[in-house]
Amino acid sequence: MRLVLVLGDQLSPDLTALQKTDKSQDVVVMAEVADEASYVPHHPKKIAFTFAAMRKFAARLEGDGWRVAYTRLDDPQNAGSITGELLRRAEECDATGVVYTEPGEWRLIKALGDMPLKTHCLPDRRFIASHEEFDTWAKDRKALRMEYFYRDMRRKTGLLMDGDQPEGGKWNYDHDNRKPAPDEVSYGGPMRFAPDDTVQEVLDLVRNRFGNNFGSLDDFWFATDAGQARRHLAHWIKGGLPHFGDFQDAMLDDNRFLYHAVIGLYINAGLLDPLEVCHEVAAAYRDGDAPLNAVEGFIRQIIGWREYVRGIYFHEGPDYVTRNALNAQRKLPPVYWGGPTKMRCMQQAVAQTQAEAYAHHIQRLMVTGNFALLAGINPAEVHEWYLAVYADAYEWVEAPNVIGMSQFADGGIIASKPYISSGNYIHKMSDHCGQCAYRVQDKTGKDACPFNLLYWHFLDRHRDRFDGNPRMGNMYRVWDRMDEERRKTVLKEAGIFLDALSAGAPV
Ligand code: FAD
Ligand code: DLZ
Ligand code: SF4
Repeated sequence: MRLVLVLGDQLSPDLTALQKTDKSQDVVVMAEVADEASYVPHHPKKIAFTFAAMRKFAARLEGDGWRVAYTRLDDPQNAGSITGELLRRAEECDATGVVYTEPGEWRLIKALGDMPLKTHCLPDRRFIASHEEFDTWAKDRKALRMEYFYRDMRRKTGLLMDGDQPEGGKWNYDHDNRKPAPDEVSYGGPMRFAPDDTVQEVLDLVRNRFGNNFGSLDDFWFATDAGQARRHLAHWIKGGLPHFGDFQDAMLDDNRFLYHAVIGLYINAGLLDPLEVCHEVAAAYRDGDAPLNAVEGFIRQIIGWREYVRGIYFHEGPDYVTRNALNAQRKLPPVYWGGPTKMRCMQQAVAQTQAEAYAHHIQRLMVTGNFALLAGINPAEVHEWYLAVYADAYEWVEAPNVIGMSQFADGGIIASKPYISSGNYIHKMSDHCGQCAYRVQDKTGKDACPFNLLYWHFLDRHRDRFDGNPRMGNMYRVWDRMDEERRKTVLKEAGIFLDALSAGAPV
């Protein structure tokens, strides 16, 4: 008999390793282990979600006739790591080897490959593009832009295709998806599930073991099995999807979810299948229940961005997470861990992250990400923070978004220019600024919005690298046209702000 490893983000019945083995002979191994729960200080809600979903999935497999060797975190025999548990179970069951589906992190791929056991690693077929397909697409291209990859995925899946042409005549409706924050939100947010006995037991365990990690365990409402996740999906398609496109980039001080799907955690853990989700969303368009800009925008995130960032992670290799093209060396300041700040947008994004283990894309990119990039924070530290605090964070998807898209630390593989903005963008897309101690209109002076100061400081200190970038020419022209005294004041005040940030002052 063989052992069949199922990791905490592989909770899908059609997982390759489960398809290619035999439930009448082989034994599934699942393990809650200290190594996985602490390689970064995960948000307690992320750990609780993972353990609860693992326990329910194990019960489902047993119901389907599998023998499951499940190890709980507090099991006295727990070896503390995935490989340790496999070795222990191999001896216990006299197994001839281990079959597993490729993990989403180089760290585990190496650890499993190095085990003194006969191993068989299978590809993860829950994705649309295989590694080979992505590498073939990437070969000989000067730039690996998502848009062209996305079109290939549309052709491959047939999603929103009218023959060989895109539905509606255009591939991308992003232009229609940038409306500022609405006055009222008609969707009440994600479906919430009261903790059942399994979840409650896990919450007690996690509170006991990880209660000091950044993040609150209060009011846990995530779905923890496929049935619940599907109910949430149907709820969102009805109430959230129709406006998803319009307000995709908006932020509201007192609404954490707006029209976002909040399904990244379910898809990434295996509770929902990405392609099935897209087909349901496309059906809503065909039935006239959601407009094309919303449906195309959503499908692009899944078969475009999600597949593309995975392709980049595996294409670029294990050293990707250590890249630091802009040589940013400042330490991650306390504000990211809930330390006091006068910046309303940062305070809100971090507070909601602490409460929910969730922030939506624009909060991640244009608030916490933008600030880290402008302030020159070390990308490895930024990467670890994102990997720790979001319930949907696994390295294959988090690292390209952080190291590449958000911090430009890969030197421009993912982003053709850095995602930076002054306070103006946040002001346009949100209602944070009206409640901020800083003044977004002020470009200099004691109340000036820090984003305004840091924006120019960033452009000025990285002039050598970005001056020739045709997409950034306008920014440098505006800077150069500014009065010299004003430029000096901006740089001086930005420098004072950065020194205060480094000193740990509540900025
Ligand atoms: P929605 O806005 O409703 O989008 C729907 C789905 O599209 C998401 O659930 C996700 O599966 C997919 N998607 C959208 N954008 C992306 C993207 N850029 N890359 C991959 N998939 C995408 N996503 C993660 O799944 N895990 C992460 O750890 C993660 N870290 C991020 C870090 C930064 C700095 C940034 C800028 C983005 C990150 N993203 C990450 C992408 C995106 O922000 C989240 O997928 C999204 O916010 C999850 O919330 P949602 O389900 O409500 O998404
Ligand atoms: C995220 C996570 C956590 C917190 N705990 C476990 C665990 O105890 N056992 C497990 O099998 N998986 C866990 N995971 C998910 C893994 O970290 C994930 O499989 C790898 O990071 C690869 O994506
Ligand atoms: Fe953020 Fe600046 Fe607006 Fe304050 S004024 S909320 S710091 S963008």
